[in-house]
Amino acid sequence: MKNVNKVPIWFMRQAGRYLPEYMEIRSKNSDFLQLCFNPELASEISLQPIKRFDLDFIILFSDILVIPHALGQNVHFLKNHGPSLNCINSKKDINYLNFSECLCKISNVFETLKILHSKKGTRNLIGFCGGPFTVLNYMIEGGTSKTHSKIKGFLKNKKKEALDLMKIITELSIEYLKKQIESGANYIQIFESWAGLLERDEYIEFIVKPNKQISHEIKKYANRVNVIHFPRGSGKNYKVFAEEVYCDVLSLDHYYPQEFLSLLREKKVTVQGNLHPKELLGEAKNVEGKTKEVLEKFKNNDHIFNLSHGILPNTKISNIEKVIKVVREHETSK
Ligand code: 1CP
Repeated sequence: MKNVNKVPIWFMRQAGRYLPEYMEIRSKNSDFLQLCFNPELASEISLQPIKRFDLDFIILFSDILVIPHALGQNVHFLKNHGPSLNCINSKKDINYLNFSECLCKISNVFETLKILHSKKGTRNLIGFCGGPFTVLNYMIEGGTSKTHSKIKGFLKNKKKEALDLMKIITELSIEYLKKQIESGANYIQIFESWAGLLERDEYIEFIVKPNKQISHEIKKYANRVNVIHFPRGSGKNYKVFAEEVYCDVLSLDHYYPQEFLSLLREKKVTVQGNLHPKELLGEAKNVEGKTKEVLEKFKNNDHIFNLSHGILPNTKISNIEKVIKVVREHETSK
C-alpha cells in the first residue's frame, strides 16, 4: 500500500490587511507597534486566519521591527507609508542604542505566544524575527527604500560599524527567538527579505554567517524546534545558503538554480513555497491551475505549501479558499 501524505499549508502574512476583521481592529488602534504589544488583540489577530481557513500553522502577529524598537530606535508605522525609523549614520548613533535589558521592552510578545500556545490545538506555532541584514537595512535606511543607497554606502564606507551593529542584532535576535520558543513556538522563521541586495563576499558575510549562527544556536538550544529560513531574492546564492546554513525548511521565491531541488532532497530540507502572491488577486479560475503547478513542481520534495512572499492587501479571500481546497484534495505518495 502506498503511503498517502498531505502537503501542509499556511500563507506568509496570513494575518493582515486583506482581512476585514483585521481592518476593524486596526481602525481602532492607530499605533501599530502598540497593537503588536497587546497580547489579547495580537493573539486574536493571529487566530483570525485560523478561524476562517483550514491552515496548519499559526504565525505570531508582530513585526520584524520590534528589534530596532527594543534597541531604542524610534520606530513608527505611518498610515499608507510603511515603517519610519530615525536613521543611524555613525558610530555615535550606534553607541546611543541601548541593549541592556532590552528584551523587557518587547516581552509582551512572549505573552501573546503563551496565549496562542494554549489555543493552538494540533497546529504548529511559528515565532519569527527578521534576518539580521534585513533589520540592519531598515535601521540604516530609516524605512522602506527603493534604491537602498544608504545601506549600500554604509557597507562600503563603514564596514566595521556595519559588522558591529549586525553582531548586536544577531545576538539579540537569538535571545529573542529562544524566549519565543520558551513561550510555545515550535517553528521559527527568519525573514531575510532583502538578501537579494548582496553578492559574493558581502552575501557570505552579511547573509550566510549571521543566519548560520542563528540556526546553530537555536538547534543547540532546542533541537526539536524547526527552523525555516527565507533568504528572499537569493537567486543563484540559494545554493551556497543551503550548503552553509542549517535549515529544516527553506522558503523559496521564484528564481533558484536548476538542480537545487535535488540538493534539498539530499540534505533532507523541506521546501516551502512558492505560489506568487499576485495569483491571488486575479480570477479564481486561474488559481486552481497555478496551485497545481506548484504542487507538481515540488512533488518529489518534502513540501509546505506557501507563497513566494507575503499576501497582498487586495487579495481576494475566495482565492485563498480555493488554494486551500486544491491543496487539501491533493495527495502525494512518497
Ligand atoms: O498597516 C498595517 O496594518 C500594518 C501592516 C503590517 C502587518 C499586518 C506590517 C507593517 N507588519 C505586519 C505584520 C507582520 N510583519 C507579520 C505577522 C503577520 C503574519 O505574517 O501573518 C510578519 C511575519 C511581518 C514580517 C515583516 N515585517 C517583514 C518580513 C516579511 C516580508 O514581507 O518581507 C518585513 C520586511 C516587515 C517590515 C514591515 N512591516 C510592515 C510594513 C509595511 C513593512 C515594510 C515592508 C516593505 O519594506 O516593503
